[in-house]
Amino acid sequence: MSEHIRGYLRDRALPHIWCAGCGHGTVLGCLLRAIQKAGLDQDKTVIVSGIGCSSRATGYMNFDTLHTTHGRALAFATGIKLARPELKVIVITGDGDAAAIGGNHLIHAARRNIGITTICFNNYVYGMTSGQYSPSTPTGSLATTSPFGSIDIPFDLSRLVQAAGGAYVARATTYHVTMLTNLITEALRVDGFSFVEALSQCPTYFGRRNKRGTAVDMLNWFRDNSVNKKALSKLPPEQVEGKIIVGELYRATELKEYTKAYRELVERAKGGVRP
Ligand SMILES: Cc1ncc(C[n+]2csc(CCOP(=O)(O)OP(=O)(O)O)c2C)c(N)n1
Repeated sequence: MSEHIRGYLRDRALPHIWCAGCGHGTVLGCLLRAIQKAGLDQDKTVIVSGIGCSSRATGYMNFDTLHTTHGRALAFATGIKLARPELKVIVITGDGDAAAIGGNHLIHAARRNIGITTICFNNYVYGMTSGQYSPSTPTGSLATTSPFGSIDIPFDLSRLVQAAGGAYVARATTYHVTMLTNLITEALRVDGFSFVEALSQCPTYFGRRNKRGTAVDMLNWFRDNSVNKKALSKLPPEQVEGKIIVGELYRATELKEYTKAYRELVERAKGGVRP
């Protein structure tokens, strides 16, 4: 870790709480490198999170940070962005935080195309509360709340955000560190709602219960079960079936960012101009 990136960490808050082999530290490392690559000003960047193992990341980051309530990171972030649109606002959230209790905030932030970059640490489970199934848990998985296998059909979080109206959607795993860093860097450059789904291994609660082996086994599983979007057209369907598609999944063009539209509205209202 370069000296510069170390400066992005709050030494006094370390060591972190994550289990041995957890992927969340890898995602955090990618985010910090992306912040550096995108050249963000540390004093003009606000990081907001909800509640969960993933959401603990804000506490370790040497920025203006807000560790909020479960599922509500995007609601707080929306308030910050509307009040101070010149700030870079980043949300860190888990799959439970973003898509279960916070699901409405997610779809409406995407629908409005508000200028917030959301990094969803998707480990397929509620990690912090010891392994209940989440809206992204694969069907058939074992969890404390599905001891005979989950019958739910999971959300594809990236497709959800794209369908809801987000400007930029990308996905990578903790195996794809360079790709994940680059995708987050791109997301940070987007003027609108950008969403990066970072698949992250939870060896303690998802892996152990579902016999996925060690953290390294889970990383190798990500490697063997993902296909880069760029390679899709060259592969026969049987090699794509059931695989995780990684890479830049969607980029909108000419979508107005919400706080810009809001400022324009304020100016029109001041002039008494109605449509
Ligand atoms: C209102 C409310 N409901 C439930 C909880 C309990 N709770 C804390 S974290 C969490 C789930 C976290 O899962 P996820 O967002 O996937 O993050 P992870 O811990 O897996 O990184 C839950 C249900 C809470 N803190 N507040």
